[in-house]
Amino acid sequence: MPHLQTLTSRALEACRYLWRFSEEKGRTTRTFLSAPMKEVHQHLGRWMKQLGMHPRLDAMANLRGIYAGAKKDAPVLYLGSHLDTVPGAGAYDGVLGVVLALSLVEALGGRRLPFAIEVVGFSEEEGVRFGVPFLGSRALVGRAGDLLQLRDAGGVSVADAILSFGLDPNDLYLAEVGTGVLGYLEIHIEQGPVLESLDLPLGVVQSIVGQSRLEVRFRGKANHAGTTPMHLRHDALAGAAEWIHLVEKEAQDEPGLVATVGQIKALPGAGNVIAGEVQASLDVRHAEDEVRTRAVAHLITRAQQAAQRRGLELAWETKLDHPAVPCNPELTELLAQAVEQTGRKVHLMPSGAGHDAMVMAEKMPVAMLFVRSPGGVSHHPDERVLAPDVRAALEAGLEFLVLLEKTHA
Ligand code: HGY
Ligand code: MN
Ligand code: MN
Repeated sequence: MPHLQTLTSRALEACRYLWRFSEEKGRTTRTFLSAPMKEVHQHLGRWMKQLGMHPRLDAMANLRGIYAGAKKDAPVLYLGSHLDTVPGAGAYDGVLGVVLALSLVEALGGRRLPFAIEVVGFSEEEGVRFGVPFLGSRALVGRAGDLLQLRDAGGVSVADAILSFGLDPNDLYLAEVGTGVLGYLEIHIEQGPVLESLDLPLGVVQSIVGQSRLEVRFRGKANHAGTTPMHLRHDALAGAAEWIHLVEKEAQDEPGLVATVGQIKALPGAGNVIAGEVQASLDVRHAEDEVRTRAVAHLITRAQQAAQRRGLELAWETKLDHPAVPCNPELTELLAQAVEQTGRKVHLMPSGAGHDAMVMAEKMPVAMLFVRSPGGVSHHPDERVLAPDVRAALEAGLEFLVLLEKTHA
């Protein structure tokens, strides 16, 4: 059985090695079923093979491998995270969780537990290609069917993307988790500043905030930038800009609320043409669903008012309305004990980021372990982790398996 320090260095090497697989030059972007995902599957698949885990892709292209339990019909503990990235991503968001899951299996050194471990590398969690997140984990909880007709910017449907990847959407039912499931543990970078501010390597997640994702469209009148007097304009971009300022203000005034317009497309998109149409994303999150949904409704009203003042049309589409998800108390308590057993302070905290755990929670108990994000940076090439913190996560993960083994002996 390799020493934990060796496993830690190999885990960090693996994350940095996989970071290069991108569909864009000069930065890491790996969206749902893009070509570089095949190389990620090959690399992690080889590792799974070495661990005797028989790697396979399910019909949503989640990479899956099972480390058998001591008995044939042993219940299953799922470990994993996602393998896709945002545009211009760092090396650890998602991938670290899959790599550490395999490292934990390797650390067992062939020892069998009273439960099987299924490691999952989810194919899509960020929602970049189709505007809707969690495509991978939704396949495991049986909620992928209604995603198949979603189309990306090029008009390709999820079903077509699956077929071109060499998989069959009719097999999606086979991706679903069965009965006899113990739960799901996801190890993930915190992606925020809390653990660093407390100088702690690890955090135990109590709940994952709810999130709303919308596409908002302002429609005005494209016209000549030089000949159209200001009072005769119906400028969709000026209208959207006025609204975006209000989005920021709303979130600043509401404790615990975050609201972001991260993506904007102005059409026709020329410097000497007044924008006739603007498509903007809206991402709103809060620990309490009632606050979040009220804020979304208020921001849509503000958009309608801005549009009306400028003679613009407004349309919007809700892409995601996901309630806050509490982590399972028992599994989280076990995880907290595991962290304590390693001699480290237990810090219970919410997650401001969304994770596959919030979807897996529909079918099983979930727990999440956070690893400190130096500088609180994520969704950025400067995303980092510290080797001692990764080692701490492996120690806590192993303790978690030992405690779970004792409760199922
Ligand atoms: O956007 C998120 O919360 C996560 O990184 N997918
Ligand atoms: Mn992310
Ligand atoms: Mn993530």
